[in-house]
Amino acid sequence: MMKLVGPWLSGFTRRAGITMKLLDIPFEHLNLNAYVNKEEVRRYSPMGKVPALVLGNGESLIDSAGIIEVLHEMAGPEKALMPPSGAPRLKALQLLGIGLNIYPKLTALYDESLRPKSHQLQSVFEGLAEQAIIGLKLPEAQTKDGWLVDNKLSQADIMAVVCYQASAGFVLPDHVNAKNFPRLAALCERAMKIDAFASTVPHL
Ligand SMILES: N[C@@H](CCC(=O)N[C@@H](CS)C(=O)NCC(=O)O)C(=O)O
Repeated sequence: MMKLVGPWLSGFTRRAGITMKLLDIPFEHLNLNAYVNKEEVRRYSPMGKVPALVLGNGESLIDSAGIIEVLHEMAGPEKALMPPSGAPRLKALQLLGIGLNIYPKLTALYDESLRPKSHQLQSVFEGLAEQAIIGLKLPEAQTKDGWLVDNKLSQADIMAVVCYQASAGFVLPDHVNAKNFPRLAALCERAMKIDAFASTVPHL
């Protein structure tokens, strides 16, 4: 059976896990944190990055973009969680690109918070937070009553939910919440009715 290495607290790991669950691809989840379980993670991912997908033959693959491509290929074009072509595909790629660039800002905010107070720069925190918030406002403006693109659940929704929940839950709760981002909050409520999302909620 395939193994997915990384904790749900890692948004990139969570997006791979949500995808596997939505596509009914069986896997063993190795809940190893890149910061805490460094040596164990390196057994599967020499650079210590998560997520890593360990395939049935023991080979491993890092980076969620490639992992998702492999998973979509396994599931086949009918089930792939991306529109196949044209304007819907472009829209999904635009929104996904935003999500994939919000999340590293959240990770950087976390990394900054690990520094001793005397070595933290308020301007760095503010700059990272500003970029993440600008990013989140983009899907917020495009969210309607259903899923983001043609009301069909796609990678754009997965990454929007992952980014919103991490921001609202523990990285930027004063700025990112249901009051300031009501449509993204509602999108998350819809997602949380689905086991793939509800069973992968990150915990600090
Ligand atoms: N582009 C990568 C980013 C993965 C990433 O940055 N993962 C973080 C955890 S969220 C990590 O491995 N951090 C440990 C490190 O960079 O040493 C992906 O999409 O998988």
